[in-house]
Amino acid sequence: MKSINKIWKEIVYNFGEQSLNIDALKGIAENNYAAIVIKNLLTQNILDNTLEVIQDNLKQAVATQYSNGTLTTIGPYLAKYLNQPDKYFIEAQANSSLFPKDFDISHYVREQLQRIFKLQSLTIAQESDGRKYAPFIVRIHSHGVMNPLHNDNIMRDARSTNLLLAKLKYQLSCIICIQECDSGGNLRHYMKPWTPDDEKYKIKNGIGYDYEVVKDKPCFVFKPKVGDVYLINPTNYHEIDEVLGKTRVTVGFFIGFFDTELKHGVVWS
Ligand SMILES: O=C(O)CCC(=O)C(=O)O
Repeated sequence: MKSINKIWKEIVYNFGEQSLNIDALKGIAENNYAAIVIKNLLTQNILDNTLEVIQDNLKQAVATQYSNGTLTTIGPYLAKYLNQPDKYFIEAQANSSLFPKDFDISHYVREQLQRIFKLQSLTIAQESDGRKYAPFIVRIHSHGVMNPLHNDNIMRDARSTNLLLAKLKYQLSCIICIQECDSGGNLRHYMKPWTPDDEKYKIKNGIGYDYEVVKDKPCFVFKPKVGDVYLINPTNYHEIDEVLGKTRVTVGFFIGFFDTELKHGVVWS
């Protein structure tokens, strides 16, 4: 059963208007808030140009088959490559120049997030030997596609590797909505961080977790609109409802902090 409890709320920030609670980032990292939704950060021109670049580069997209449809992505996803980090870093380099040098939406949003949250730095994560992580991933959910209940936790997933990101204290996720779908496509974000004991709920021979793991937990349901930039704590369970009609297109990256003050951030996908 999907929970529809409404007690866990987001912070909505209208870019350029009111000031933002200085503890907002910590608030989502520690589950006091479900999300931060930033409105009016992107112009129509930025959104149109970004969508055009994505459409022009669809031949680079990789399709992953699920029982209920296909999720298409442009750019690597670290958790998928933990056994072959060299391959990840090669793909990360190849994808980092998807957007033209004169306007890269991931770079622009990073700069704005640094200002909005008064971060001392927000840079693309880099290993000490110079290998750079991928700065973003494009997720393309077409009609009929959903993402099952899952969580993203690089501190757990990279623990047995030498990768720097295994040492993070916090992981957040930033999602930029480039094109919204007609209906469905809601993000369902549950106030329930992963714990080792949850592995008994992992779906055997499939992907994701059984709903029992989030039973009775507050759930924040959010339908992204074009131009929304939103941040969540992805170490909580979350899923995306089946997309209906127009394709849901987002650009996303994770943001990690090694410091408990959340002042020096790194991004990767
Ligand atoms: O597209 C979304 O709303 C969420 C994507 C996601 O699964 C994540 O950011 O971890």
